[in-house]
Amino acid sequence: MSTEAPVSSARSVTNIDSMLKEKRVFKPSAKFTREARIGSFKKYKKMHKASLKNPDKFWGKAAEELSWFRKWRKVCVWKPPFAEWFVGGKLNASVNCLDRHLEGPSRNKAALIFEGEPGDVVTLTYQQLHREVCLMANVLKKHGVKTGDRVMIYLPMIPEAVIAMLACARIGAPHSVVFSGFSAEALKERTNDCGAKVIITADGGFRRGTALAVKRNVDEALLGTPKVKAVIVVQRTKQDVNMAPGRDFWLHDEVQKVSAVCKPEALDSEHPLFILYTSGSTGKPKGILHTTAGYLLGCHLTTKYYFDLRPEDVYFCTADVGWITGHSYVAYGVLSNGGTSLIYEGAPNFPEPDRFWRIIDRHKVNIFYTAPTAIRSFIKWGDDWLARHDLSSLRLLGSVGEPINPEAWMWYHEKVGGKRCPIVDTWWQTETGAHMIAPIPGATPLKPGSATLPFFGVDAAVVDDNGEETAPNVGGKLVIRRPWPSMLRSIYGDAARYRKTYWSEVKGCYFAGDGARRDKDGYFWIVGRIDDVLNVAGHRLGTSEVESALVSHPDIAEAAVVGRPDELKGQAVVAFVTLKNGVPHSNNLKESLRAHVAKEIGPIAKPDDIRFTDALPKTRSGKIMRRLLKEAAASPTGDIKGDITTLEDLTVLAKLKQTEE
Ligand code: 7RM
Repeated sequence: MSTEAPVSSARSVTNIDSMLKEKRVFKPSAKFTREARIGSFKKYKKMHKASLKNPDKFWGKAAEELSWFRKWRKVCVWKPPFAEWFVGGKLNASVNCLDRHLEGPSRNKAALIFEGEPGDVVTLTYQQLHREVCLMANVLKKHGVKTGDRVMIYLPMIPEAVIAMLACARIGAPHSVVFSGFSAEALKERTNDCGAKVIITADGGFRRGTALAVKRNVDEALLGTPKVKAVIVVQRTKQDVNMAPGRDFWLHDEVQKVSAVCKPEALDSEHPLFILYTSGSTGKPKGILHTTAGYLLGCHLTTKYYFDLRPEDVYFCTADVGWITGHSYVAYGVLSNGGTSLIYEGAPNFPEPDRFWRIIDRHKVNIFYTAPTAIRSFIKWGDDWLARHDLSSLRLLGSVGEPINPEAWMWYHEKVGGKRCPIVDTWWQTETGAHMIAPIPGATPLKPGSATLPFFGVDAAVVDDNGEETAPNVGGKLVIRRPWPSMLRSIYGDAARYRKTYWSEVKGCYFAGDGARRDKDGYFWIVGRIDDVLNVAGHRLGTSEVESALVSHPDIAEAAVVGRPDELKGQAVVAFVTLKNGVPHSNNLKESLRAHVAKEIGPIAKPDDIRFTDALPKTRSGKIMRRLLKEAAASPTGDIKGDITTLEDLTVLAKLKQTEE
């Protein structure tokens, strides 16, 4: 989640003390390197250097990999903080993701493999997906959607979610996807903010064996969305739903009435492709605006280099389309490369905690991209669930969403990847559109817990409050010092907020809100959100280092660390920890955890207060909501049982509020 850029020195971050030392290094395997697109670390460094020396040359050459109706005149026009990329060019994202793969044998290749929670499987070839997209695009046109009109997408993880995005892209109608687990209120607010007049939704979706009432939420939202004229409804669960005559239309009826031919619009490079809402800790959600050419190029190129995607690969990303990861790395990046994207509708532990391993085995998945929060759940559920399945098809693993704790990295590497798969830890944001810092598989030596080095053309740095680069291992603000093609263009309808939030804290730089340090090799280590940095007796500690130390204890599955105001030390360290299955709570364990943190980091980081909990409050994409934990930590505490209750309440509260993705 991104947060508002704060203004004051209260946020001064100079000298975040870094004490956790991770020494393990994993060189790429000879086999991977032999076949890789970038076959050595030296080559990566050379290419990165050249890309920064002449970014227009690098991006201009890269953009030739996309299909254009008309070539651009100028690669980049930068009027800080506003950028335009590939000025004068015309293209269409759906053509890049579909039509251009219809010419050769890839026409009959799987574009999408869908597995529903009940176990049903649907495969759509490029040709079939193209047809579905054209049909849906014509349905939108029939309901009055014109180029530039916004369309809401509120769908579970079913093929129609991808079809709907591409249908919008085809006719130049910017889409705004809202996670189908979000409330009616959240949908209403976003719909009104972007002024959409059509919503694409479904009757429901399957989650943990029951049918979610998706359409019912839409009905509720529609009580307060005066601009919405039509609702297109996908039939997924066949549950009873209310269909308002003249407003609600079944997709399967509508497609009968339109042609399967839909000429793509030739759109300007800077034509808005989508608006994706992300909420800060304060204020209303921000509509992050992405445009066509630069965004698509960012997704295309990073998918190719970071996932080493090959035509024969089955690629499985577990993210929902309601998250940026579902836009860039379920849909646009994979399809523009002509890849096969596998999507799964339901919960990872339905009917049992081995569902992902079952899917990998069943579909012979080669590339698997998931989040640390999921990895920590797998660890908690136990290794036996993996042992039942053949995971030998996997050749590359990805991680996204949070810093991956070194211990979780090691488990992922050994238990899921069988020690043969590179782990591509990708640091990026809704705002950056595409990966920014990550290792090139086969080239970059890996260090567990580090996202390693920046992508081509990305000028990332760690700076202090004066904008000066910090010394090795000294923490500071993670900034990007020049524009890049897939960067957000603005906050929808609020350019002033865009400027203030992202471009005002560090002069001339995009500030991401994250704290980081670089080690002696220049590797980036994200130490957590700047707002969450702890200040203990004058030492500034990143949350992720203390959490990683806790997670490296054999009994711990997950940990969240927050500060609590303390008269003596400034802040006391409060740790909320989840234990592995079967481990009992005890005071002895608390003592052993304190000793463990003292050994791993130093006595200064020893938690003053440890609270056991069965679950942590999280955002929709699995990020721990430390803000809520801070409130819990600051309130007067009772016994441990009381704390657990409070936390469970908080989890519910977080769900009810639905304020974060
Ligand atoms: C892709 C996504 C963005 C925030 C970002 C970070 C955190 C994401 C990593 C990470 C450490 C990573 N978009 N984050 N990836 N931190 N290592 N590999 O998550 O807009 O939803 O969130 O997520 O704090 O600023 S997001």
